[in-house]
Amino acid sequence: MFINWRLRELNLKIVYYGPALSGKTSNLQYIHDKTDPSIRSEMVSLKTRGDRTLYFDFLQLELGRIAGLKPRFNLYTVPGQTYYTGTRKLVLQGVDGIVFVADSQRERLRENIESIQEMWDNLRDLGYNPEEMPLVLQCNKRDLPNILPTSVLHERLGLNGVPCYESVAIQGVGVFDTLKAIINRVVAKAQQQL
Ligand SMILES: Nc1nc2c(ncn2[C@@H]2O[C@H](COP(=O)(O)OP(=O)(O)O)[C@@H](O)[C@H]2O)c(=O)[nH]1
Ligand SMILES: [Mg+2]
Repeated sequence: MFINWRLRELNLKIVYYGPALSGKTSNLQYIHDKTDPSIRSEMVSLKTRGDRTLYFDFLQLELGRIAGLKPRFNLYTVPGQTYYTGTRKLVLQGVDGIVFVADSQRERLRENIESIQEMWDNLRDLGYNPEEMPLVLQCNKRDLPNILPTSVLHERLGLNGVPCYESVAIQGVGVFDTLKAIINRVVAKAQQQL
């Protein structure tokens, strides 16, 4: 959380984390496409030639007011490929809340588990207490046939007690429910600190 008192802006950072190709960029793209341009930035995407996230995606939303301050929600995604582990840690710096985007397909379970374990390690390395981090699980790709029940995914990721949203990010299903849930958690925590 970063406050610019001169401009009365409260900057809050939300990171969409998860394994490669789970649908993180699709979430931001949908939010960008369906949000009034007057309250959002352009989407900044650094892509490789194969259309995959190279460094991160970025989208800023200006919504509502908190204690007389204008909150700006800075949404980021991490690149999922294994070799970008250093980049994922950098993107997590200063994070106020996380959406873990899991790929619901059965054969992606191991990648989901590895990704969340790495996320906990990165958070601890950066000095965060993972238990205090606002977190929402998004079980994405619910339109595909070979998916795990969300209850199984939830449990295997060790996220009991964390709210879980089903989504089809490319169609926008569940995208704004997920965003609202993480914003509510992040704002609740920020209000405690103001
Ligand atoms: N069937 C299906 N495909 C999806 C869904 N969300 C994303 N995809 C596809 O999965 C691939 C990876 O999506 P992307 O958002 O780039 O994933 P990222 O690597 O996590 O940023 C793309 O081909 C998307 O079109 C979904 O809910 N259902
Ligand atoms: Mg991406």
